[in-house]
Amino acid sequence: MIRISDEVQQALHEGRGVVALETTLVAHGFPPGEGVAVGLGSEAAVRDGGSVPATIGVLDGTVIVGLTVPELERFNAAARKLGPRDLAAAVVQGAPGATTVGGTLSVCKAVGIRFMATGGLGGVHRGWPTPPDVSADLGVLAQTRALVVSSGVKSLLDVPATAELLETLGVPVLGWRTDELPLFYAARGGPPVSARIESAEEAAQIAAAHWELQGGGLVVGRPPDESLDDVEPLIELALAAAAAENVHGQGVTPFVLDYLHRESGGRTLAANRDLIIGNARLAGAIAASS
Ligand code: PSU
Ligand code: MN
Repeated sequence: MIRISDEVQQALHEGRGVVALETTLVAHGFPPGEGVAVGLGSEAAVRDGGSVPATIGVLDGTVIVGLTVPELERFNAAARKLGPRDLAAAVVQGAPGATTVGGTLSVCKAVGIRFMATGGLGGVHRGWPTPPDVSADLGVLAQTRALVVSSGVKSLLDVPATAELLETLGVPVLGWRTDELPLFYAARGGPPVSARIESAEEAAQIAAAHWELQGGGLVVGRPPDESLDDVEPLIELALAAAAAENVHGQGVTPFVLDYLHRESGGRTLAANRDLIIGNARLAGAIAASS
């Protein structure tokens, strides 16, 4: 049911750094065609950092850990979005499926990968409990020995509420050379992190200690290199437009991203791409020093 590429298998066997990458952002996070370039750029960045990338998704009834380029190119808007609850059905039904952070971490747990990189984690939606929507990313993260590098959580979420829930779940939130959890596009203004770190070695040491103490997942929040400080009003407009057009559930994130990309003249798209690739590089360096 699970196929691990030879390169990833060998790296795991030799105890080298391996960094998992998700496919939801490839299939659903960028305009058609651009997601694959971001996926390949992330893989190159993990290698830059000194580790082996393992991009994960479901094709032809198999969970693949370490997709080839032609396989990665099959991830487009037609792929199902696979959270942890959706993996088994996609496998049995032979449907192409792009894994979210939670779906990817479930596979990491099954195969023993301890590091992952992404753009933003899922979390608590604004206005909770209407909608009563909290991402499955958080529950899986709490139960999985893995360190995830992200630029915080998705920008359209309630970031302080998500940070509180991460605390409730016992998930350390480490700030990469910052005291605040980044707000995805913006570097500053987020809730406080549980500890600030200055180096990849420090992140790897804290993760190792957390796991020895029987802890599960950790987040490293890396701020974008170029902070966009004027996106929040656009996010509010995008969410209002989504509500007005009756967009709900899984449709909200692609709708909001598309709205932001259009209304910012492409600045949010470039920022999103750059931060994902920067996070992959850092995750590569942390995994390599573990
Ligand atoms: N951040 C983005 N675009 C995305 C996601 C995050 O900028 O597409 C995806 C990630 O795969 C994340 C998922 O795990 O959204 C969370 O979705 P949900 O809230 O439905 O659990
Ligand atoms: Mn959700």
